Amino acid sequence: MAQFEEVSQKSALHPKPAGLVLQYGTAGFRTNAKNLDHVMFRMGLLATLRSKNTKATIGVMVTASHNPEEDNGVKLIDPMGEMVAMVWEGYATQLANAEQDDLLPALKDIIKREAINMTQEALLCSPPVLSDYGLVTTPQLHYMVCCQNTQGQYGEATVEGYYRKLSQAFIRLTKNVPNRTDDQKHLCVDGANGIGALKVREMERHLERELQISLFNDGSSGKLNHQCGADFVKVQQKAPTGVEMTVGERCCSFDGDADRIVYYYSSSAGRFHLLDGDKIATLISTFLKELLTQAGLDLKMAVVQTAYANGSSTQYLENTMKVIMKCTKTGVKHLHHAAQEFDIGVYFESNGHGTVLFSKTAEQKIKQLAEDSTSSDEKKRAALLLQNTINVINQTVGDSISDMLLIEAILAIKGMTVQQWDAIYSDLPNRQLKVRVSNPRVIDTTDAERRAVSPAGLQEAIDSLVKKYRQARSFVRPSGTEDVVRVYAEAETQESADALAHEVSLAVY
Ligand code: NG1
Ligand code: ZN
Repeated sequence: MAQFEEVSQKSALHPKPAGLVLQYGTAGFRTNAKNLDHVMFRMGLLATLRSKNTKATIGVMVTASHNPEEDNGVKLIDPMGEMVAMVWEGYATQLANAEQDDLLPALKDIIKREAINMTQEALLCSPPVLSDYGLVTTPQLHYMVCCQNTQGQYGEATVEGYYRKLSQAFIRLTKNVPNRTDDQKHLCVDGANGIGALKVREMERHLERELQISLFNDGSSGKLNHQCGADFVKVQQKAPTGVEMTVGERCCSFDGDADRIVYYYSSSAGRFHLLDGDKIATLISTFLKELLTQAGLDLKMAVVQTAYANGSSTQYLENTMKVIMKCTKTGVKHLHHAAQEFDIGVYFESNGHGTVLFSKTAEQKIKQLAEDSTSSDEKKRAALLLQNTINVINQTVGDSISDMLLIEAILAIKGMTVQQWDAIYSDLPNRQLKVRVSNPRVIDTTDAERRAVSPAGLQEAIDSLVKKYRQARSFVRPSGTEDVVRVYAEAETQESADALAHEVSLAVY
């Protein structure tokens, strides 16, 4: 067929570097930008097939998220705005690694396996190539793909539509909160010199001064993700450069493509306090639980975390808040799927990537109650708050801007300071390390990555090291985005957590 010949000719213009083998990992392909030309071309082909296969619009996001500036990445977004189905990740790896002569057979193999009708029209949206949305954040693209495929039911499939939906909900949540001071309406944002900086400014114009932002690392001078952004703040457990923090002031950091957020402040003693994804999940689930009680709604809510969740957060949510807790493997697609099992699923990775999912039943029950003229004022108020909460949330994926608005609204409604939020529970001191070994994938894990099953003897070694410390826990796993083994340790004191992480990393060699 002529279309295959054309693909072959065009593909020759985007040659694969000899010997290069890449894998569609936790977040698509991600590596130095100079090695990605052939991958970008081939992901265009794969997105076209996926669109024909699903008869829906598919998203193609070009970003390296929190990686350094010289990197780039690409991932596909499925029709409901979620990460592409697992089997298609395999096809992506197959296509990316095919030598020029094997590309057409690889394409034909996918077409055959998925029984794709090649006469079916394909629809794609992607910044900045196909249906061109220009520069947008990762979650804005997820949102627009979902809107497009639900005929606008989820919202209008434009960036303006996104701003309008989220800002209206935020204003409804906060406008009638009494006695909000200027301090409470003010927030410092570290844009990581990424796209989120531009977009949060655009969002701010829709917020009618209900939120006033001091924006730092806005991309005008600094380098993307360099010494700043959510990943830097979380892993280094310190403030980003370029942010002028005053004592006690609420600050937050986005990552480079604005799908993660962490909060922090510094105390008068000069101590840095981090409020990560676990603290965010706690704040949000506590708020939702209170509203469900007030509304008298019997909906099943769960919080989904990964092994990286601080032990104190799991303990607090499970034992004090009596919330259903789930632990999944690292990577948002795992958390997202687990959260879909409940009426309300709050999911967050410790690094600040997360959102809340509401089932259709939950949304309907909340809507019914909000419109029910016979219900009490208290119930109605709670139902309206829940409705606006649903609308401020981007349910397709973790979203720095949407999560920021939700957190700001909750703090306003509960009249809570960042210090009070921080005091809900105290984090166990922890340490994350990276270990470079010749093949990280010799480590195989089980129990949501909390235990190593191979190589033989590793888990026993970790167990005996953990026994030496109080309130200690440690695990190792191969990273899905870097060629390293990640080591995590937590314990009663920072010294113990550091020592344990160090000892476990020696056991990995
Ligand atoms: P890996 O490299 O597999 O640990 C990292 C993050 C994940 C997720 C992905 C995708 C940690 C410990 N790991 O995965 O949570 O966000 O990147 O960006 O933060
Ligand atoms: Zn990101």
